[in-house]
Amino acid sequence: MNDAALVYVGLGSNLDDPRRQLLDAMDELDRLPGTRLRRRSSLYRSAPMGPQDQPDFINAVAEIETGLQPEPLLDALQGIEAAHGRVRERRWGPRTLDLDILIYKNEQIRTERLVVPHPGLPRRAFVLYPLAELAPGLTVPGQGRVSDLLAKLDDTAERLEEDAGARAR
Ligand code: ROI
Repeated sequence: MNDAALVYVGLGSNLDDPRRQLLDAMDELDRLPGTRLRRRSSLYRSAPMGPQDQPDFINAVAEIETGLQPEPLLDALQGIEAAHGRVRERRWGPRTLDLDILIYKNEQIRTERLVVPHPGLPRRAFVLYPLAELAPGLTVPGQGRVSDLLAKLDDTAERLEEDAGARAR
């Protein structure tokens, strides 16, 4: 995989055994064509952003190396989501599995289907905490260093903690 792209994928779930959803999805990322899971963050628990009448989320970030171009990778991620029973219901509602391309190499992409780096990245503790665990010194194209983005999060933003039950597999 000489010309493989280094990509960070955000994972989130708050339904149907979220930890299992995330750990299985990481294995499935590793099995995508021309793709290898290099590292995965710990699992983090957080209150839902958006409507509060839903369970807490478990979030994580995977670092992968892939020969897939951005849109074929998006198709592949949506295939994994669908296989996990993901149905798109209400906006910002609960979900069994959400997979987002956070960062694709040093590229800035803006198509009808895809905006990369992910626009929510600089403001979302549930993305920045696991990303900073893997790559604090990484520069998010157009945004700055991950560690600086994390430091800039609103003081009132909750400090996420590693999900204590997460290691029991
Ligand atoms: N809230 C948290 N904490 N984590 C998520 O992954 C997440 N994903 C979403 C919404 C419903 C917006 N809220 C979230 O899609």
